[in-house]
Amino acid sequence: APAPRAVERFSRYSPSPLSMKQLLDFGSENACERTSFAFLRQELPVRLANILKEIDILPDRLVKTASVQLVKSWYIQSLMDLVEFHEKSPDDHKALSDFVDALIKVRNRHHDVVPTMAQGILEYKDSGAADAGSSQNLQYFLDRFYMNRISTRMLMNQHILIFGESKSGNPSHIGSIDPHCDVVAVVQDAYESARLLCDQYYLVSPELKLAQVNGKLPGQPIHIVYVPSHLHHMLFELFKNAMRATVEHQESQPALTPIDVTVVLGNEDLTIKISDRGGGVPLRIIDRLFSYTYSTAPTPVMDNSRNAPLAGFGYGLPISRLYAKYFQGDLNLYSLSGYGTDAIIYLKVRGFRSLAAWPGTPNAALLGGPSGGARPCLGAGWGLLSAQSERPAA
Ligand code: W6P
Repeated sequence: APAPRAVERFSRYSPSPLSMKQLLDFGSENACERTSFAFLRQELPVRLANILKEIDILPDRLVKTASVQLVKSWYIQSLMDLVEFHEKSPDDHKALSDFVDALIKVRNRHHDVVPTMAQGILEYKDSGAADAGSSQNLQYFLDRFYMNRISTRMLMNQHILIFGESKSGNPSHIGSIDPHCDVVAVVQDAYESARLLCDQYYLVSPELKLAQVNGKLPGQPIHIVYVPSHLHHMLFELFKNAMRATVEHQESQPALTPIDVTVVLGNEDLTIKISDRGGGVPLRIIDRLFSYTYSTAPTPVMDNSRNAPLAGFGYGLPISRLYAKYFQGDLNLYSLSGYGTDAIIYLKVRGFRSLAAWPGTPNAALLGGPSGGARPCLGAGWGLLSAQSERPAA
């Protein structure tokens, strides 16, 4: 069959991490759709094929679930759709516009990857197979799998937004990147979104108390180069959790304490601290909040209604942390059990490189071709997966 052949062919290459600057260059004056097309028709299949190879070394019982089979079929179909463009010339206008359509189709096809994969993990766990060791391996795999998804979607979105027919995006943005992202505005927006949900659930919500410190230019507004939708995603998740903790912990209080947010711009980092007085979380529990396997325990049956849970300790926190890490930042929780929790988002202010797909190789060569070295030992199996944190540089 041609599908496995394409997987073999493209998994020989290592994904090429792109820096923020490179992402911005694709949208600059002299940017050219043909260059982006030629890059993506190679790079996207490479990323899809690489993650397919990782899926194949998951435990048999997990790979054989209907959900994981479905996810696999999406990745294979998309790989095939994109490989077709290797026969076309970058000077063929029809090919360029077909490519945009193909990207949109791929993006839509993969829309439900996260809940579908989560369903597969649940089925696997219910089959009584997930001990502590395999849970660690699953955590490692899912971090890489979802990081791969974040990065491929970022690349597809950039091409669609910059070169697509309805260049409908914000004209001051480069694709989804805002070169002057107003961090405080995104904080307020995410707060309002979470507050709406909180009011729906509890009929009350804590106020927002916001402080900002521009440590570089005191008194000046804070702007960074960033993807506002990513920042919104992280903040929305943290606000929901902070609000739930506050409301549930302070049930018997006459008034709720506010959520206290501090935004600080330093030379290297933009730091956002979100403090609640929701009673805190014991240190012993903190890791579980980021666990894909632990948190999926009592799942509130996949709910296709509009009633999203306020804060489900589902995949929200681990995936938010991946968004932070994608551009070399981080997301941490510091809790004072018995009092409250500080959630801190760290973002790099300048010169940052996206992780693209492979958190294990922050310094991989940019825009590499075929990986000179062999791929990591895929036959090694599940047990050795966690040792495979470094990939050969391109
Ligand atoms: C809590 C638990 C939590 C998770 C994430 C962010 C804030 C908070 N507060 O009590």
